[in-house]
Order: sequence, then C-alpha cells, then structure tokens
Amino acid sequence: MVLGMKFDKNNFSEWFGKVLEEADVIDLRYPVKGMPIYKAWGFSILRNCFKMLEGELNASSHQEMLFPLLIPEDQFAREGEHIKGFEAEVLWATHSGLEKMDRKLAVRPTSETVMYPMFALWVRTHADLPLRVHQTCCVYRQDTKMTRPLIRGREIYWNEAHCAHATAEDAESQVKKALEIYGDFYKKLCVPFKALKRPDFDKFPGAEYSIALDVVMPDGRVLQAATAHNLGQNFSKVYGITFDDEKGAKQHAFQTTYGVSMRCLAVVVALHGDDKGLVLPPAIAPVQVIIIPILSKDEKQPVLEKCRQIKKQLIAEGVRVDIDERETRPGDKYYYWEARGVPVRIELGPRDLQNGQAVIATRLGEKKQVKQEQVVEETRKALAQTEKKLFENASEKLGQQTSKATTLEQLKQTIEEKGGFAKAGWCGSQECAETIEKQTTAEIRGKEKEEKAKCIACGKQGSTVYIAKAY
Ligand code: PR8
Repeated sequence: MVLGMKFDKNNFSEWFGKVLEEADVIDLRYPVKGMPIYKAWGFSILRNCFKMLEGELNASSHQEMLFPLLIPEDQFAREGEHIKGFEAEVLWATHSGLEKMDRKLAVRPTSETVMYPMFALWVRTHADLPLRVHQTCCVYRQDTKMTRPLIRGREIYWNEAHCAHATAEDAESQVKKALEIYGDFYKKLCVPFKALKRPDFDKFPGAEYSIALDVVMPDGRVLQAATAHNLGQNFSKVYGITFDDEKGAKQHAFQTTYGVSMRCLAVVVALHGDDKGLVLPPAIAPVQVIIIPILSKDEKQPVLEKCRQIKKQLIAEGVRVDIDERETRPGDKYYYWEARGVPVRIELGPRDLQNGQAVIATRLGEKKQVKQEQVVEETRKALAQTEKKLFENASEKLGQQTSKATTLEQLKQTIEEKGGFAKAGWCGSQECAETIEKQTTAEIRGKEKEEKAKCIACGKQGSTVYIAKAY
C-alpha cells in the first residue's frame, strides 16, 4: 500500500469490503448469509437514493402501496415460466409454531404473484387503467451464486413497480418511461450505464422482453443495476386481470414491471470511491457539507460561533450540513469525513475569522479560500462542480471500458486485458452464445439498438451486442 493510502482500490474486492465496513455502510457479521445490517450512515445514503426514486415515481402517477410478504403456494405457482424461473430460489414458510401448515406459504422473491390477484379485483373497466403501483420492501431469493455485500444478497431491499395497461402500445411506452426514470435516477448518482435488451434466454421469467441497465464495475465486470420488463398479457391471462374496453368487450390487460435494488448503493460506492474511502454524489449524501472548526484555546468560542452561523445559513438554503465540534484534531476529522464521502468540507480557524475568510475543500481534492459572505454561494458551486465531475469521470471511464472485437480471439484478449464491454456481432442463437461464453468467459448482455453485424462465433448475419463478464 502506498504511504498515506487508507484503502487500496487496485484490489477491488478487498477494497470494497473494507470501505463498506469502515465507512459504516453495512455490518456483515450477522449470521445469516446474504443478510447484512445497514448501519446508520449506509442506510441514510440508501434511503436518500430510494426517497429520490419514490418521489419520481409518485410524480409520474404511480401509487405507493405495501403488500404482504407471504404468498399461498397455489397462487404463486400459476404462471408456469415465472415459477420455473424462481422455484430454486424461494424460501418457504411451512410451520405455524409447532404445527405443519395445511398450505405452505412462499416468501416473496418478487411481488407479481402477490399483487396481480389484487389487480384482478381492482381493474374493472378501461377507466381503471393504467394502474401503476410501487412499493419499497425486502424480497428474498436463495440465489445459488455466491453472495456479495450489496451486490448479490438473499434479502434484497428494493423498489418494485408493477403496472397494468389497456394496450400493448401503452405497455411499450411505459417500459420506455421506466427507463427514463431510472436513467435520471442514475444520473443523480453520477453513474453512467448501458441500457441493453437482454437476449431471449436471459429475460425475466414470464416476460416478453427485458431491458437492463448495466454498469461496469472497477474490476471490469458488469453489474445489472436495474431492469424493466414488458410482461405482455402473460400474467393477466393467468390471474384474470380483465377490463371492459370502450366498446364493452372484455380484454386482458397488458403489464409491465421494473425494479431497482440496493445494488444502486454498491454501484455508488464502487464507481466513485477512492483510496480514502467513499465519495458521495451530493444528491444522496446524508451530510453534504461538513464544517470543521480549527480550534485554539483562546479563540474557541468566536470560531464556533461563526461556524454555527454558517451552518444556519446553509440550512436555510436547503443544504444538509453539520459541524464536527468534537475535541479531536482537525486532521483526524478530515480523515473521518473523507472516508464517509462527504462531498464538501468547510474549514474555519482563528486566522480565517480575523481575515473574514474560510476554506472550501471538495472530496475530489479542490481547495479554495473564500470570503465569508460568499461561503453559501461558493458551497453551492462546489457541490454542483463535484456532481458534474463525478459523472464526467465515470463516463470517461466507461468510454475506456468499451471496445470492439471482430474475432473470438480478439474478444477473449480484450475481455481479459481491459474488462468492461466488448461490442461484437452475434446471430441470436443460444448455441453461439454458449460458444462465446466457453471461449471467453464473457456473456452476451444484449443489444443497445438494432445494428447489423456478422456473428463472431458462426459468421452468420446477426446484430451488434454488448458482451462482458458479469457479476
Ligand atoms: C423483477 N419484478 O423481479 P429482476 N441482490 C441484489 N440485487 C438484486 C438481486 C440480488 N440477489 N437480484 C436482483 N437484484 C421484476 C422487476 C419486480 C421488479 C436487482 O426483476 O429480477 C437487480 O438489479 O430483474 C435487478 O435488475 C433488479 O433487482 C430487479 O430484479
């Protein structure tokens, strides 16, 4: 480790675990696999993410509700594809105290089968559509792959949205709307991504098609950071979600569903963090500005007074701000707040007080002396600048992590040496997808748009897809 470095990001996996622990994001010592404790700092960041998303969903005509955790077995098992996709991952409640229950209950791995029987009761005529519902909750999946903190959990904290529409076109445009909402959401987190239509064999169980937002992590592997699915009429036919159209004829509703989990927090930590710890985008930082008084014995009170005054001014401007009045050394406080990723720090000591100045330092390393009457304005600028810079840095990185390949050999080499995405042609067959995965260890992540290209495995006509190693 280089001197002065607290966390070495070159070893991503170790770095990630250490930062999560030391910055009080989660505690992994709870003795059930895949179920961490979200500590106050981490949960506050996560809630800020979800509050932002919930607000956006509410503003675009989604109703927030809360549905039960448990699903009767027969109700869960009605949609064939869906049950096939999830049966190996479901936890079951089988006993009530000491007694075995007559019918066992599935612990929701996702809420289609919880919500849709209720949708069938609520939807009567075309006037009831579109119906857009969302909830923030935990779902449970006994995923067989290795669990990883925030990346692959067994208790998944997420926001899931479920809709019913009158026409196939409405469902199609809702998927686009969902991707816009998620796009804006990730922009606020300063996270660039690729929105990719998954190959048929990789779509959500029971969906017509799935579009995912994929993010490249620092180790070059991609992570699915959100998905939107068009369910067509598959579920409405099974659960009887029908409505009378304008001519009075009975129709089955068209449906969509989309979700974002605590992976959004994993992505923020992974993409922006550095050797000092977290770096938080201002939109979700629990504390956006930390004021550090530089205290000497004689001038303690006047310095503190001034700091408190600045805090008040910033609060009045809607900034989330705090003062660290602890009796520890300023340097220790810098480390502490840097590790937690606070985007802006204001330093103020006796000499600054005399000169009517303060120092504004950003978490990205810029430092500036400003006049006290300009502190509010300069703080705003520093926050905006940090947000802009974080997104630019991450976008530049994504650009570097996207390459092209025209042969399997080249694909293998690119994936091994650079990681990230490689663009190449694929004919659409599962057989060629398997050949590609076997020879390169990378998988087909999907299409961004329709663009003709020859298949890298068999040479037949196909289209350009993104290929990457994935979590
Ligand atoms: C649906 N129904 O279920 P999806 N750990 C962390 N995040 C996860 C995990 C996990 N083990 N598994 C999935 N996710 C639809 C849409 C309701 C909502 C995250 O879709 O199975 C992934 O980011 O695709 C995934 O994109 C998202 O949840 C939605 O899950």
